[in-house]
Amino acid sequence: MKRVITYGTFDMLHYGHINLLKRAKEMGDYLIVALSTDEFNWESKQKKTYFSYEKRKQLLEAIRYVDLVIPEKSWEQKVPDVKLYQVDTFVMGDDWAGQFDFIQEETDAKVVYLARTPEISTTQIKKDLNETSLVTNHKSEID
Ligand code: C2G
Repeated sequence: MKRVITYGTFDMLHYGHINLLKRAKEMGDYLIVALSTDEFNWESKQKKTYFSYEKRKQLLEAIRYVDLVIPEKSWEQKVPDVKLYQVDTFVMGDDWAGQFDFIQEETDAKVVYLARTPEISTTQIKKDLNETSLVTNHKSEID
């Protein structure tokens, strides 16, 4: 069985995330997603997620490509994770290109960076929603 692992926050799940998970699963038979905990997001990525870890985990577990969701609690857990779960391929979007090459040196896993889906991001969604609400509020004021 070929095992694949990937890491991320996956907040406000969108088709960019799904594209990544689909292609990651196509690289093996079993896909593990290490999902950033709320504490890790805040303390290590200064990210405040819209959905809690439990909600983000529930969403990921409903995706046909995902076989297991584990918590990502620290930057240092990747090599131990890859060894513990006997991972063959470590996958990340190419916004991380080069950042995790050390995993190839320290484990038997191959590291693959996949092209991001360019036009969508959680940050963009929040920005667009905020702008729409501003226009709507302004419009309702002048109507
Ligand atoms: N992604 C993508 N296309 C997008 C948005 C995201 O392919 N339009 C990919 C990212 O490259 C990443 C995964 O989806 O591989 C999850 O993205 P995020 O939730 O933003 O993850 P990130 O905050 O980059 O956390 O230790 C690694 C970190 O936990 C990664």
